[in-house]
Formats: sequence, C-alpha cells, structure tokens
Amino acid sequence: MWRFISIIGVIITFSAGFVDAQDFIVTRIATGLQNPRGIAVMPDGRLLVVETGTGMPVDDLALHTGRISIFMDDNNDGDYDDADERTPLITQLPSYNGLTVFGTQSDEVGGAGDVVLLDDGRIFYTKDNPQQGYAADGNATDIGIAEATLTGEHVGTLTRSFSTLNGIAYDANTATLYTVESGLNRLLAVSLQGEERIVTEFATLAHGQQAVPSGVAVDPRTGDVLVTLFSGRVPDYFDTVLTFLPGDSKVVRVDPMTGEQQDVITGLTTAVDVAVDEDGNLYVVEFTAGWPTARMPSDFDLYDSEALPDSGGYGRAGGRVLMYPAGGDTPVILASGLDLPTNITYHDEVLYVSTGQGTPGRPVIWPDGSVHTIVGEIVTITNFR
Ligand SMILES: [Ca+2]
Ligand SMILES: [Ca+2]
Ligand SMILES: [Ca+2]
Repeated sequence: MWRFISIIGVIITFSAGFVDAQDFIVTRIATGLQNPRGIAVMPDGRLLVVETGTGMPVDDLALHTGRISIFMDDNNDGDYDDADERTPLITQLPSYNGLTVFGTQSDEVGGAGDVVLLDDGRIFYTKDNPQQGYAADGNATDIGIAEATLTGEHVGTLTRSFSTLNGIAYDANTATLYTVESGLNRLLAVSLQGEERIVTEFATLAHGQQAVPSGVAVDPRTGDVLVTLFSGRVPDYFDTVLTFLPGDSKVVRVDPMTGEQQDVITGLTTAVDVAVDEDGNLYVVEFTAGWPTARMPSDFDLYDSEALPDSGGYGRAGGRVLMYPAGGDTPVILASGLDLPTNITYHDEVLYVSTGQGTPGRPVIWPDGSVHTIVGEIVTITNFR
C-alpha cells in the first residue's frame, strides 16, 4: 500500500502553502472494520474503538452492526488484526445510511459516532438513530449521548437531542462534555448529570452554506473548545447544487463560558475532526481535499456488489491530516491520500485516525484509476513532534 510507506529523511517540499516534511510514520494498525469512528486510548494502551456499522437496514434490532470494542495487540506485532485482539464491549448499536434514510445523495453511514473515556472508567458516546422517531418534547427518542462502563454495561441515556451529534470531547477540569449538533449548527455543554447548555450557534459559511459542526476537542491549556465546521451544501453555485466548496471549511475556537468564537484555521476543505496536544499544536482531518464528485442517485443499490463504482458524493482517497504548530509556524501535511477519514485522537505523541467511511465492501475508484472496495481502517501517525 503506497500510502502507508513512510519516507524517513530530510526532504522538505512546499505544496499549496504547506510544508510537507516526509519523515512522519503512517502505519496501518487495523483493517477490515465497519466504519471506525471515535477512538479513546485506555491507560494501559488498549484502544476503545467505535464502529458505526454497515448502515444496512435491518428489521431486527439485534442485527444492528454498530459497536464499541476494546482492541488489544495481544501478540505485540503492532496491529490489531490477529485472532482475539478485538473484544466487543457494546454491540447492536443502531446503524443506518443517510442515502436511504434521508436521501442525502451520498453514501454516509450514521450511528454511534465518537467516544470519550473518563479516568473513573465511565464511557460516554454519541448515538444516532433517527428511525426511532421523536418524543413529545421534540427531541429524538434515540439520538443523544449514552453512558456505559468498561465492563460493557449500558448505564443509560445522558441526554437526548433533536439532530445528529458528531464529535464528543471531555474537559476533566470542569467535568463537562462537549458535543456538536450538526443539523442545528450548535455546540452543547453537558454536565455528567445530563444538564445541557447551548454554548454557541455557528453562522453560515462564506457561500451561505450551513456550517455543519463535526469534530470537537478541548484545548488542555485554556479549556477552549475547538470545533471543525465541515460545511453543508452550497445551494446555488452557478445554477447547480455543490456538496461543498473547497476552502470554505474551517476550525473555530470557542470560549465555553462566553460562547465567543474565533476563526483559528480557515481555507480548509471538509474539515471533519480536530485534536490538540498539551502544547497547543492543532491536528486537523480533512475528509477529502479535492472538489466534490457527482452526487449519488438516491435509488443507488449500496449493497449490490456488481454495481458500478461510485464515489458516493465525496472523492475517495483524498483525505489529509494537517498539523498547525502552536507558535504559528507553517502548517505541515502529516498524511495524505487517506480514504475518507472521519476521526482523530491525540494521545501521548501518537495520532490515531479512522478511515474508510461508506458502505463496507462497495466498489469505488481511487484518484489513480484503481478500483478498491471500501474498507474501514485505523492508521497511526508518529514521529511528527
Ligand atoms: Ca497484533
Ligand atoms: Ca498481525
Ligand atoms: Ca476526535
């Protein structure tokens, strides 16, 4: 796999305003997953991994494919692909596809999204199950933040929400969870008792499109909350609807007390998640860095293995991870050519990135013309600090 070959050296090239120092090590540590999303690192180094699932419609709730598992590299060979290295902790989490449920004209699998692990072993994760409908209070019955334990017990629902929640982050200093409601363009603060507060709402982006907040992280130095604004559709771009417009996506810094917002990184394309280390260096994931591809027909059969390759609305294998040094030095491309990455976690000098969004096994074409099937993977990036 060319994109996982790292080149150790001192070659520095400039591309599109970024320094591209190719001495970072990108390593695939898990493959064959079903839409890996949020990752939390346990104190002993094991990983807590959310898989949103296949998105395939099922009649029986017990057949739902979303899950949260513990990954342990038992044989110490550096990957989590060997026998018994993945232990499902929470299973049967709802999984759906936005193409069939909402007619999004893209292959987007929804369900459990992101996870945080507290020091006391409590787990909080975002869940998304729009097909369960809405309750009398206006919120969905099964969209919100759920709590579980490291022994796999469902503690219950902490909060319910009106629209899809994406990223979740935790600030231990204030015992506060932060999450973003992508459909309502809001950042929420939630206490561990489930009290919810709207911190801020995000305005439309440069061409009138919805902000669509996606990833969230807490700056450990200040308590500020960093949010990626992914960007919704551009409704009227030279008489056509554009899935997104390159350069309109950004990262904002929010003061969680006042709600004040400040643009920290602009000019991005489909920024989907952000992480920050103890020194304030920022790491941003772009879902795909090029122009949008053709939107997917709403009646496309996602599960027909004979179907022609279709990107699913977003160009494949064009995702990137960028580092923005705290001191304001030139940003660096840490990884490129990733296939629709969705989540990033920073832990102890290592970045964990989940890739391969879409219906697992569906054929797609990569930029070099080669045909691949969608596969969920996790890569690490090291040697960047
Ligand atoms: Ca292994
Ligand atoms: Ca192995
Ligand atoms: Ca994240």
